[in-house]
Amino acid sequence: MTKVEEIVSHLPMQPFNDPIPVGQLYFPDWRDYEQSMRGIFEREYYNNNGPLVTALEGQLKNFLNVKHAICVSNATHGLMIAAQAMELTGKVILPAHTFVASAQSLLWCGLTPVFCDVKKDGHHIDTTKLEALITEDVSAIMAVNLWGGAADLDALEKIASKHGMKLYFDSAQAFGCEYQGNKVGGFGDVEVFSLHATKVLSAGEGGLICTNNDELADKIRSIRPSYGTFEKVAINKVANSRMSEAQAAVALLNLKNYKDYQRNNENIYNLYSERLSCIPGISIVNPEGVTLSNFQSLVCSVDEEKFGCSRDDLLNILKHFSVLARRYFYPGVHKTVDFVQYGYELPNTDHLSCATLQLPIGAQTGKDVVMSICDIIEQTHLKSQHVDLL
Ligand code: T4K
Repeated sequence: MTKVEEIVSHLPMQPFNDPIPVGQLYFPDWRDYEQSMRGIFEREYYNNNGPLVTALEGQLKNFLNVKHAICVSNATHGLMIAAQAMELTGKVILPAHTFVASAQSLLWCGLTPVFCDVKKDGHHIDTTKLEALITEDVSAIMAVNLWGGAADLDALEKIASKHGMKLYFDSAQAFGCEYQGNKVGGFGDVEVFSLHATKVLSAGEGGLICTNNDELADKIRSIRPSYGTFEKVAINKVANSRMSEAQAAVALLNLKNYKDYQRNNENIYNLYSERLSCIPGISIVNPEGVTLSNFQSLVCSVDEEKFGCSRDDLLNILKHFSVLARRYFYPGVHKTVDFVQYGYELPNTDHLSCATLQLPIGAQTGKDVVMSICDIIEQTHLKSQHVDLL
């Protein structure tokens, strides 16, 4: 019997009837959506920046307090379009502790990612290591705002302006977060959000590009639709990346409920925090650097020695009980197939990729679910202390 099998065989609880996904999966009431869809069918206008996309862009612009909010098909495309619009060349510095899409967007644009480590005591780019990576062919920094937290925006803006480089943000996970009382969205040259189903504001699938720069906004809009703009932008720079009316309908209804989603997440976070803080070897990651978080993710780190089993063993035990926890991000992007040959040494990123675990949060994570997940983790700790004796 493996250690995991042995521990599982001594845990008294039953698996959940339905798997508990990692989150967020907030969706509007079906009847409201039905009404929105009926409107789309009656208007017979389904795509190409119709009235719902236009309304959504207006509301998001106000909500985030930015000059331009431009909806696109998803954040990965949003990052690609942002890079094209800023006319980036050569290399772009970014953290490796991120979803692969951050680096993927650069490769699609023919740019070369240069990976920077994250802070020793955090999950965001280590701004003290940035300047050593800046060479003549670096045209931009792409910082990533993770887990409902934010990178050190002040330090990043100082460094980018000192070196005359573009600064943009993969804020895929940061919708609604506030940095020093200001909504994330207007920092750097451009910020890109994800409106995927697993994000706190969802369009099902979708993305959002924000900027306060009129000229950049114009370019972004020209690149987004694939047709009718060829006089302005070269054909090879144009990407069909529009959001449909049906997606905008979901996002508009979700935006109305956003505050409830945020509060619900915060309550779930507090419950986990209370329970998990009593379990040796488990530390919950607080949203970093923000004055208001969306609590997009519930991340904790596992200290194998104190907890009694490894992060991966705990993941497998949770899976046995139908809890679909995730080890985002494993491996760090620098260790994925495209980059492993460059031999990057990023010890803090490597540590996080081996120690952290993401637990369910969001629409499907009621109080009972949180309590049961915490029971499984607590019992795992207790049983793993005696595994040799079991
Ligand atoms: N930058 C960062 C920092 C990001 O985190 C992301 C995306 C991006 C850029 C790119 O944004 P997009 O281009 O996606 O807009 C998921 C999401 O697909 C992805 O959006 C997210 N970050 C990433 C962290 O997680 P997967 O491949 O791990 O997700 P998946 O499909 O396995 O879903 C997660 C869990 O949720 C599963 O248990 C299944 C469940 N689920 C998922 C969906 C979509 C449901 O139960 N229902 C659903 O509708 O990437």
